[in-house]
Amino acid sequence: MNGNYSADKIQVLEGLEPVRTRPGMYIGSTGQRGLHHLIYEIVDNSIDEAINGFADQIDITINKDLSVEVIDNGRGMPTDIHPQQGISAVEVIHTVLHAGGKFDNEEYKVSGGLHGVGAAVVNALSTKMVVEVYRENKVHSVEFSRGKTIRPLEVVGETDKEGTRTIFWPDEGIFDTLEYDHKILENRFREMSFLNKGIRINFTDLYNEKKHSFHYEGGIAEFVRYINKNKTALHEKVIYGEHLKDGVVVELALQYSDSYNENIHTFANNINTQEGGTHLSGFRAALTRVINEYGRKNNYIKESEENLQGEDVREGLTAIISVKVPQPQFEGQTKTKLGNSEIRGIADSVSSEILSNFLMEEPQEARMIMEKCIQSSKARIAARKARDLTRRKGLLDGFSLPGKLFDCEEKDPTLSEIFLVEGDSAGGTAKLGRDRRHQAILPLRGKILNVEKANFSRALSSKEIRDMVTAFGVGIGDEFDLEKLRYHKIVIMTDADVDGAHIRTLLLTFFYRYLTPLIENGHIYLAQPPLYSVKSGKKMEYAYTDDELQELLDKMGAGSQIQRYKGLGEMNAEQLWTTTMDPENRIFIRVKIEDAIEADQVFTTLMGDQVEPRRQFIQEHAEGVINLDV
Ligand code: 0RA
Repeated sequence: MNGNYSADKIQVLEGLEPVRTRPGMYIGSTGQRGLHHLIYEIVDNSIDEAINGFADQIDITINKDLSVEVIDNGRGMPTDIHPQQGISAVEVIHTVLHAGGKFDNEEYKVSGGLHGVGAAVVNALSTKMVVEVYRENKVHSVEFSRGKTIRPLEVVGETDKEGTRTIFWPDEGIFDTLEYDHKILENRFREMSFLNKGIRINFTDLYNEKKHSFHYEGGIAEFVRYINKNKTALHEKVIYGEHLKDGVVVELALQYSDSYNENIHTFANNINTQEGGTHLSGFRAALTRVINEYGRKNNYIKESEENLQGEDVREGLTAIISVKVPQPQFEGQTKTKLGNSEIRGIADSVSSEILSNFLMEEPQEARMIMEKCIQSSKARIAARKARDLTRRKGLLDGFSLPGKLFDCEEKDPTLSEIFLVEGDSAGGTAKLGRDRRHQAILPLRGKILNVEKANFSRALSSKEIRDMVTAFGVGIGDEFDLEKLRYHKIVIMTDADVDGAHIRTLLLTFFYRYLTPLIENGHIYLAQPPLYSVKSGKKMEYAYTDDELQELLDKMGAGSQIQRYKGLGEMNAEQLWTTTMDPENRIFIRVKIEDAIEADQVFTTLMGDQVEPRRQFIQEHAEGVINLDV
């Protein structure tokens, strides 16, 4: 450690108590996310060792007792006695905040990890943590508990391996839950393997009895293929390149499909920069410029024609841009926006080179791409005309609300709710059952358009879609404005049958593809109507699941009457109010996007044009409903 001796000392004196008193400050939350964070902290350290070329395999195991084990085949953490602290370096790493290699160690040129709080935080929040270092033919072992060393580093055996093994037991007194979400971890480890090509990550979950092995020599080029696997690609080869420029590694992969969505994912030091940043803007600028230049030079765009716009060259695009920056600056609300201004130019010039080389070398593939972009630009111009027309007729501006909307009296959006109901008859019941002071009803007629198979212009030509946009007040496309939202709760209330599930999926597809911020800001809800009523004498109770029905039957005894509700229409207005709409009793599910890549895949698979993946998906998810936490 260079730096200030006394400052180091103060940290030692402070110990890790602050981490235990305010865990949220260090790992974001004490919920499941925070719990996952502990694993990421340990895995990130092994990834760093791999990025720097010293390890190529990481084994992650969740044990049956919910402890977590991470093994890498790197050099092994340093075991020598730290000159200022008088204890082994492994112990410093685990008992002093910010004492990881990341801060002042020249050996770590680039490192991952959002907070970089490191192993000490994991120690502080674990009832037990054992670290074994395999170095110089010896097994060194040390044990910690709740931030304190229980057994100092000692040699406990011999070995011919090299590497580090960490096992920890998260503190049940700190976390709300000790259960991991297998899917979230699986996706993260897959993503890490894509982002760090050549590394093998073995993930064994003994608690959920699942196992994966990830290893991609092709890196993010394979990531793009993975994302596009259920889409119809427009060209076979993935455009790919990796360059080191001014100390920054820029890696880019992209491929166009026949879909209408833009699917760009950006990473800085392995962190998913969901809010984008300078690497994204550099790439976007290069993409628009290079395609226009190529299009002009090769006569795809005539002299008399306008340049293609950014959105034209991004329709149907799947792209990954991953940068590794020595001193990343993370900004934005969730600290997932790359701020370094120098990266804009670097990403622009590297992207530009990769793209123009590809177009030059692959004229056939370039033709497919140019035709797609020109097609999108024509559709955009047509859509603008259509929208101008609808706007002139006052159909989208919220001044003339849809005729079939039963609005509420409340004008404060934060207190207002809108229920989207399928069909006029359920709409009528809901209208009678609602609390008209703050609940609006919008009955939707017929099937909603599947926007997965339609471009923007077609989407706007659908009356149901226009009615929703008008009622919500937010506008659509580049005119979208969340501030204008008229209801902070938008509630999908469909029948508990197959048709209802289909309509719900169509609506979610529309919201996800066109009104994403409504989901991101937690405005979309699913109402949960009951599946059964059980009547015994004058008493009537409701069950929302088959298990609840059994409980009710056990409680109320035989001889009670069961009614199974197939649709909302089978309930009268009062029943619908009590069971599904009354804020005192109802159950709402709030829709959230857990993982953008997974969500895109679910919608592509369920609503896109390929039949076989859909059949497979439905078969795999047959017993459960579709996972709504997409
Ligand atoms: C600093 C120096 C050296 C190894 C490491 C850090 C190291 C850290 C971690 C964390 C997880 N796995 C790791 N593997 C290695 C090398 C010290 C030396 O060889 O002298």
